Amino acid sequence: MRIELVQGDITTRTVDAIVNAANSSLLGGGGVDGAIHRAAGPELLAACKELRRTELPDGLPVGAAVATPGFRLPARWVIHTVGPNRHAGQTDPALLASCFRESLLVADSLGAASVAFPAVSAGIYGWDAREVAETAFDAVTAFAASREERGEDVGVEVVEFVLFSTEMVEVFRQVREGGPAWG
Ligand code: AR6
Repeated sequence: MRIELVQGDITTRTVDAIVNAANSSLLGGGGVDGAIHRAAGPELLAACKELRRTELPDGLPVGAAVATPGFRLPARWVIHTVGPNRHAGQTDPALLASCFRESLLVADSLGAASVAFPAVSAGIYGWDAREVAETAFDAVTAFAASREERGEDVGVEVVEFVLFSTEMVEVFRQVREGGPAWG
């Protein structure tokens, strides 16, 4: 599995699936969630409402993931995940790692070969950028290693971390290189 860092707007990525940093309601919000809903069109909200009506009446739990079509996005699917909200006392990195792992499991089940992630929980949910970057790399590399151990060589081949700001790209780059992040 290859991991790439990209600076820009995740809604423009031509990948099989983009991951949305949603909230448990799945009914939209600000940040990357708002941008994805705007770019995908109103069909996305309708699909999310249908999920709430059927398999997720209580909403999507923190650390879980679920897919919808991408509608007007270049990406074929949106995988919605709910990061932990530091402002609500959700400080366990295992919950954040779960977002990345569960999203990759969903991507694999869809047959997606390329997946783009935003910096889940690093915005409105208040997590430190470096902690998000470390957790993201650890979770994705652990997922790839466990799949290799099982001898599975199909599924997600490319993971992009699509970061909105150059500062965030720099933090992810430094974490990847194992060096200090000053930003
Ligand atoms: N492309 C890539 N990254 C983006 C984009 C974009 N178009 N827009 C923002 N970011 P956030 P969270 C970055 O707040 O912290 C919503 O209201 C942003 O700069 O979107 O998980 C949901 O409904 C930051 O680095 O997600 C939830 O209620 C990163 O994406 C809540 O916010 C994540 O910031 C989730 O908060």
